Amino acid sequence: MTDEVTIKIKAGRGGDGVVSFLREKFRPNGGPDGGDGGNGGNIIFVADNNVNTLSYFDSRKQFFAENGENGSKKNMHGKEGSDLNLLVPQGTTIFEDGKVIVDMTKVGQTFLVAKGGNGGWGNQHFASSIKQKPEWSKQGLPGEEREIKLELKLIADVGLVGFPNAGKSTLLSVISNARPKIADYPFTTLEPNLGVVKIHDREFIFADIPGLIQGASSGRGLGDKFLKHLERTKELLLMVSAESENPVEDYKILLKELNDYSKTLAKKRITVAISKSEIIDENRRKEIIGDFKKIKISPVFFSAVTKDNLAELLAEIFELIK
Ligand SMILES: Nc1nc2c(ncn2[C@@H]2O[C@H](COP(=O)(O)OP(=O)(O)OP(=O)(O)O)[C@@H](O)[C@H]2O)c(=O)[nH]1
Ligand SMILES: [Mg+2]
Repeated sequence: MTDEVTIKIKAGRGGDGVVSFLREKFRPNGGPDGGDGGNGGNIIFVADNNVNTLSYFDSRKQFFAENGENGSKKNMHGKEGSDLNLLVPQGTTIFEDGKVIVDMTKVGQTFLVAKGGNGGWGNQHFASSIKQKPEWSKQGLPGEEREIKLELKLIADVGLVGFPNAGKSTLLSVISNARPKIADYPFTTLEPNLGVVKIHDREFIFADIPGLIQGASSGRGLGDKFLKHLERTKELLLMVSAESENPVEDYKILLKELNDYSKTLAKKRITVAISKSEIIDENRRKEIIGDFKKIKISPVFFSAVTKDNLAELLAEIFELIK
């Protein structure tokens, strides 16, 4: 997953204006008729919800909009260069020299990042009473050129946090339209998945990120590069598998990773849930509840496989979001 990429962009150059004089059979001394150059194409960013990554930019790194065409005789205007629309995912921030130039937070949002150069004037514009046959025209101006950095932080309502194999992707697949890859080995998810969950006629976006392990915030496992996607979520669903020997300990490790990565993450509202609840018996469940009670947390037990308690889990999350 590409979450940061530096690219060069260059808007189109304006076409040149031309020097030309009207030449018709019976008017050998016609006036100036050199047309203007067309404007160069602009480069425009568009936040598009069919795009989820910045990988398109990774393979190319340089982007140009079309140049304007030169003018021609008979006052013909050169064709304008077409704009280049660059589609970026919602949540892309664009930087230049370390400063934010725009934050593409809304789907459909557009931003003109490099303006095409104006076309030059043809000699028709330079005629005056003293100078009836101007022999000059203007060249088109160069398009704006910039080197910019794109950075993506997904925007979601709820971020799923848990160790590898906790069942994050499985949960996303049963509550949302997303169809992430699921498997019984760690680090199945290598790129964040987004899913839309409908609750009470409203839509919420859930982000399933790769599993965290102890030390993730300092680079272990898949490291911390996915943690930044959680920065823009409204809240977190922290999941611990019922298979765990010590769910409270797991919870603490996950919380510490969030904390070590960023204080803003740890300050978010967190729903704690125990996944795969169908595999433990009543006694074990009571034990786990007792352990969490000591740290004043009452986790929601759910199973994505039997769909046990999913409605309650969503109700809990929804309550927080409201
Ligand atoms: N018994 C049981 N197994 C489950 C449940 N949910 C998920 N699993 C299984 O747990 C394994 C891991 O599930 P994933 O959804 O891929 O886990 P993940 O947290 O996304 O894992 P990573 O992407 O590696 O971080 C798979 O074999 C799932 O079938 C559940 O509710 N009950
Ligand atoms: Mg997964």
